[in-house]
Amino acid sequence: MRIDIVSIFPSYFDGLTLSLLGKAQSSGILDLHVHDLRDWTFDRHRTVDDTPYGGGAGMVMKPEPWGLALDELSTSTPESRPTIIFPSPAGEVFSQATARDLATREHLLFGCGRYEGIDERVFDYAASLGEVRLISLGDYVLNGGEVAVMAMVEAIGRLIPGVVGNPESLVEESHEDGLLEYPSYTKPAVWREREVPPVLRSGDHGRVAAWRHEQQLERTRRRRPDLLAD
Ligand code: JCZ
Repeated sequence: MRIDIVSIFPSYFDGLTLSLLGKAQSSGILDLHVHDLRDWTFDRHRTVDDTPYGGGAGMVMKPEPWGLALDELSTSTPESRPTIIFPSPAGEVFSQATARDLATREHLLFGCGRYEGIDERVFDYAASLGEVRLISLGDYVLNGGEVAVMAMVEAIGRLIPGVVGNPESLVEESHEDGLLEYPSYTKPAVWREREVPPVLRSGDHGRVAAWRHEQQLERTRRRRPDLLAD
């Protein structure tokens, strides 16, 4: 999978080259490119923003640098159109199902807005180059798209075959079966007067599996009843 990220703060993404996703990149499974939007500006101050038509607070990202960035990065793989993702608090809410869908794509292009957002015409133009998705990380407001893209790339990247070593560790996660994860314990068996549930030390794999499923249901009912309603 190829992933392009366009941002005015490209160094935000230095962390993506570490650990799990870093290995995927050095092994060639993931081809990640981070770009500075200002590379597609040509004035002395490398301007990416301007005042909003109609008035109002703050600044809006100018369309021209975005148009040039999208043109250049969407022709990098001529055989397949990119899926173009703009983080937005007004987008569809990101979920494990979204991550699974996006992990099947050949080319993802993320555009990180800042200020009051990007000139609306950019989204319409981007739709002429690929499938456009406006995606929200959740119902809260960030200062820009960068943190949302970090979270999405990590959630998507670990689903690409070969990125997470043991595929079983993927299916046992919270949300993969629509339930929260069961509690985990390791040694020592007693720690600060707190004992590991004896069933986990019984050696009875059937009882362990049943107990874990019961814990998943109980936790989900208590903490996230909205997941059981689905
Ligand atoms: C650009 N402000 C892009 C996304 N879920 C979520 N919350 N906030 C955002 C977001 C905020 C932004 C921009 C300027 C995304």
